[in-house]
Amino acid sequence: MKFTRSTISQLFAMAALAASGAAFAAGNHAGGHGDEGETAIGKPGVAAKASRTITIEMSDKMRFTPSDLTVKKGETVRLIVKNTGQLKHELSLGTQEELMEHLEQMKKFPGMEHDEPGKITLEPGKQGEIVWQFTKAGVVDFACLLPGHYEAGMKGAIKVGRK
Ligand SMILES: [Cu+2]
Repeated sequence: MKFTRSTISQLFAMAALAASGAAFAAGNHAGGHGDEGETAIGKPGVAAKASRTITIEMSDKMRFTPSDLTVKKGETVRLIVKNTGQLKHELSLGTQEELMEHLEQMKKFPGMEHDEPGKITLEPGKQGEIVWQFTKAGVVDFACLLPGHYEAGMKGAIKVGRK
């Protein structure tokens, strides 16, 4: 094969394509620009910047209390999550689509625990917190994805207002 100037530029173009493909694959779920872990539902927040603290209780009645919250776009909120029941519970933030995908995974691997931002699993009587910045207007859903809990109604929604 004879390397002419045009074959070389073709090779460069192919290499550039391959590189951009790899970058895309490494991106976040939203396929966005990956600004410090920003996702379709926002990103982990800095506690010092939290404008509010909201306590959410998780009970064996398979309910979150409160289950409907409203925040402002851009707001960082400290969510104190309390498990007031006798069973293990969790709170996972996500888009409806992400939560449903995760629910399927949890059915296959029931022992699965989360150590990811935006998710917390708590033993009975324990409490923990999630500091989250809601960067996009819309709805951020949350759910307990332990087997049977979501199905029993253990879910909620956070409305993110434009301002
Ligand atoms: Cu639960």
